Amino acid sequence: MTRDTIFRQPRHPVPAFEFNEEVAAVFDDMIHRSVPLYSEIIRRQAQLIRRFYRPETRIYDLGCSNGNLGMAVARQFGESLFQMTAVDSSAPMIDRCRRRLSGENARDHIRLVCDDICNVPLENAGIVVINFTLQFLPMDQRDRLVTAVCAALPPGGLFLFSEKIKDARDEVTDLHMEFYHRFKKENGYSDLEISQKRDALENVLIPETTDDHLQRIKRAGFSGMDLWLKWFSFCSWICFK
Ligand code: GEK
Repeated sequence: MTRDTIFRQPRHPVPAFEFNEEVAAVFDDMIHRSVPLYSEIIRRQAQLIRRFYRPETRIYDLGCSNGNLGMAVARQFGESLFQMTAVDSSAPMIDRCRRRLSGENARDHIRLVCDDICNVPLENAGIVVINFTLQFLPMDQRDRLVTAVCAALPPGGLFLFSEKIKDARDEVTDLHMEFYHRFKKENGYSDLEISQKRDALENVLIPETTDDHLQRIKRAGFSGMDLWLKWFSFCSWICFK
């Protein structure tokens, strides 16, 4: 795993965050040190997918980055058949994903698509996953995409998603930020790295409240949802059509 040192040196001005070659090269280290319980989220989602997968349907991972979920799903299925489409608009991420999968027998089951997740038809979808990616879309696209996900799923189909959230109460948001800062420091990021990354993500990652997500899920037509994991500002949900 290549160490993420992108924001170690002072940058003037701090450039807006992009999923470019520089980020793709250190992505695994970055996500593990920046998303609390990341491995737990991926492992449990892969188990949920295995538990609810219906043969002949397709799993979609929208915003797949370098393919950690695909790798975990492949491990869960072992020799059993599954079909998955993993989508990301960053060519360096998809290239890395392709290289990682090339050594696994999962490569035959996972189709990689380099495109905007809003453009990809969700054909024969049984389970759709969007981890930490809705937060990068313009608001109107979030509504349209979640509605399209629900429409594409059969009754009983599953939508799993994770997001960084904000709280409607400023003091709770402040508490979340304080403990997130603490988490990143414990993982070896300096105060400068933490503050420059925060500046880079300003106006790029736009978080919403858990209630915003609940309302969108209801509007889209899902019959139920459960917030199965929450760590301060990091949330993972399971939604049933
Ligand atoms: C994981 N889910 O490891 N269309 C396609 N891809 C996009 C778009 C878009 N409109 N916007 C952003 N991305 C992964 C982690 S990372 C989250 C997801 C993070 C892609 C972007 O290129 C990046 O790879 C991913 O979404 C977000 O569980 O780094 O905070």
